[in-house]
Parts: sequence; structure tokens; C-alpha cells
Amino acid sequence: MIELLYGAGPQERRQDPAMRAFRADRFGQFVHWGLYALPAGTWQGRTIDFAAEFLMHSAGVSCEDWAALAADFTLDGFDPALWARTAKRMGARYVTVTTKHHDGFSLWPSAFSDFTVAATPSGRDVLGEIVSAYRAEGLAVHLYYSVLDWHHPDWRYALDTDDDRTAFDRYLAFATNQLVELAERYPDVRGFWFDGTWDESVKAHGRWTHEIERILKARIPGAIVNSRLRADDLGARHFDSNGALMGDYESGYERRLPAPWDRSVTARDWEACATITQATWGFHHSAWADRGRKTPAQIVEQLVQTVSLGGNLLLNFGPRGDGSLVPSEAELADRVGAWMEANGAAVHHSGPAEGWDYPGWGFYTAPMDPGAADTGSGLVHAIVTRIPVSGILTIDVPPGLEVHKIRSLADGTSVPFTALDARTVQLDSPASAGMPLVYAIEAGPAEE
Ligand code: FHN
Repeated sequence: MIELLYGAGPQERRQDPAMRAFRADRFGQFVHWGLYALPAGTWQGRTIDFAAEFLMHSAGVSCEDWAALAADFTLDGFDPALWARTAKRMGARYVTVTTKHHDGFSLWPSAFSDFTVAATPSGRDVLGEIVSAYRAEGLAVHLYYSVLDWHHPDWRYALDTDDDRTAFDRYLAFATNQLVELAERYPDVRGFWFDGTWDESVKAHGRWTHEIERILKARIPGAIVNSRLRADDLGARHFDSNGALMGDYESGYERRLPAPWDRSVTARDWEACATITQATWGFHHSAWADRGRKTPAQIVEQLVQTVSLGGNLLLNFGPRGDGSLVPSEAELADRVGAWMEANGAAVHHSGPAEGWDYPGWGFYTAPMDPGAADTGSGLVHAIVTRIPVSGILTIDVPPGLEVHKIRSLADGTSVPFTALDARTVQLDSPASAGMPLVYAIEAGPAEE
């Protein structure tokens, strides 16, 4: 056991109301919005097929030229109430919104920077409007904050000299000021989502990552913080040098999920984030970005795979430069929402179905005991995402249980099935309806 001053805290899962709510929500909306949405992947006629929010870096744009974009941040299509209604209709229960991405532009009028919405034509507190709109719809809000900052003169990737160390200390004081400012301006947010913490400079400051987590939790009791923030004394990230999780939940899964059969992840809280596009978080106008846009069925499949393994899914939206939603993303939200309206009981307040092994044709989830992280009851949801070509769906029932009844979750109709033996049930697999189909399985102790 390595002695650590800034390693993980207590390893029991948090059971306070905020954390229980976060865990039960299961589905969140991620929003990446900032100046990068204006050029949307093209700089001076050159389109770069890479994440739009990286354009400043990938096109080698100077801080000065990039800052000039603020003059065009006119909010002509910005309707945060519509964003919030769209997220709610989709079935998201919380939003995580970028307050400052790697380009350093603050979406709130920060007293600690000149590079903020205060320097845009409207001068409006865009972040405040977003927070209020989502709260009004009953969604919880988490604030994304990039520690990496291409704009700030004191940012350093590595600390090679004394000057670097002095500058970076100033940078961390600035970041602390901004984060405390966020907590004080928007005290009803539920958590902070850190990013841009992978450079050597941050990894050498495990103490700062430890302290800022405590500072934020002192300002907002119950605040939830992701594991990306944290480094320990030795620079280990997410998990400390003894292998213990830092932060309240693991946030390392990005554009990927644990394997469907990997039950090891159910031992902790975790959240995966996903793009609708293949690889850009901010709005990118090119065909490259549109290629591989996920369908509603693919999104639902990712969502139920996540829930079946005890995680949350944060699905990203990248509004356009004027603040309007990308029409195909709004439409996708509605289609996922229509599915969630009928089948959301298999997602919200749900988690892994103990004892029900990954079946290959889809996923099992089970209603979560609201007071606990684990699950377990007589009800299991079978979500069919891959219809077997055999036309037969085989359900392997855990030892000691038997299936009493199967019904369609969406319309309640009873589904006939055949018990082949004590632990195997078969039914005719559904015809594809384009979207995953959910069976509610009522099971109970097998009679001797
Ligand atoms: O570089 C960023 C990226 O732009 C985006 O914000 C994602 C979201 O998880 N995080 C970083 C890459 O890990």
C-alpha cells in the first residue's frame, strides 16, 4: 500500500440524495458550445476534418484571431428553453454544459478573464440562461470545465523551468478563482465535470486536484465531481496509485463502452460520454462530421448497454454558432424520446440485472432499489437490440428463478413463451420495428 496524501477518499459508494439521483437518472445530455461553433471546422477557407472544438489548435490560429470570433457570437438562434425542452423530451434527466473549453472562452461573464461572453455583442450571461432553462424543466445541471487552456498566458503543458512552475501556479490560482466563481454564481448545479487534465503540468499537481474538489464541495454540499479531475501525489489519474477510484464516479469511457459482459464495472459508479457524430463534440459543418452520425436505435443500444452495466450515458449535442440546435440532432432527440416515453422504465432508476448474463441479442436491466447502488427484484427488462436470424429468442434464467410472465413494456400485451427446461425459456423473436423492443419479464423463485 503506497502512502498518499492526495489519493482516493472513502471507497463506499455515496448514498446521499444528490448521488442517488445522479445514479438513477442514467441518461444525460452533454452540450459543447462555444466560439468554435462559429467557424465549425473551417478556418480561412480550409476545412479540417477533425473535432471542431480543436480548430484553434489544429489550424494554428493565434489567440488574437480566435478571440475576434467573439464579435460574431450574436446568439441569433439561441433558445435555451428549447434546448432544455428537447433534452427533457429525449428522456435526459440532466445536462452537462461546457462553461469553458480548451480555447479558454468563458460562457459566463467571469471577473477573472477578459475572454468571456461579456466581450460579445449581447454581453449576456449565456451560461446563467442555460442553467435557469434546464432547472426550470426539472433537469439537474453539471458544469464542464477544461483545465487545459490555450488562451491563458500562464497555462503550461509541462513544468520544465522555475518560470514554468511560477506561471502554472498563477494559472491554477486563476482556475480556482473561476471555479469558485461558478459555484457561487450557480449554486443549484449538481456537479462539476472536469476535462483537459491529462498534461504533465496538471498531473504534477495532485494536491490542487484534491483541494479544488474539496473547495467545490464546501461551496456546494453534495456536489458530484468526475474522476477526470483527479491526479494523486504520483500523477496517477482517475484511480490512485493503489487502484482506488478518485472523484465520485469514473468518467474515463469516452466514445466507447465497457464490453457488454464486463461486470467488473458494476462495482462502482461510472458515466460514459458519447458523440452523435463520429468524432466531433462541437458543431462541425462538413460531410466528414455527418458521416457516421448514429441513428436513434444505435443511441438507444448504447444507452441500454450502459445501464445494464450500472453506468450513465452522457449524449453530446453541438449546437450551431448562432445557438440553434442542429436539426438532425433535434430530430434524433425526439426519436429517442419517443422510445423513452414507452420504454424509459428500463432505463431510469434501473441498473444491472443481477444473475442475468449478457444474452448476445441485447441487454437486461432491472429496477434499482432507490436506496442502494445495486439492483434486484422480480422484474427484469430484456431489451432486444439484435434480433437473432433464427427467429428465436432464448432466455437463460438464473439458477433458482423461473419466469412467470412476459409482457411488452411499451403496450403491456402478454408475450407467449415456452419453458424448455428449468432454466431456458424461448419465444418468437420480434420483427424489427427499427427500434429496440423491451420485454418486461416477471420472474420469481422456482418451485421445488
Ligand atoms: O478534448 C476534449 C474533447 O473536445 C471533448 O470535450 C471531450 C469530451 O469528453 N473531452 C476531451 C477529450 O477527452
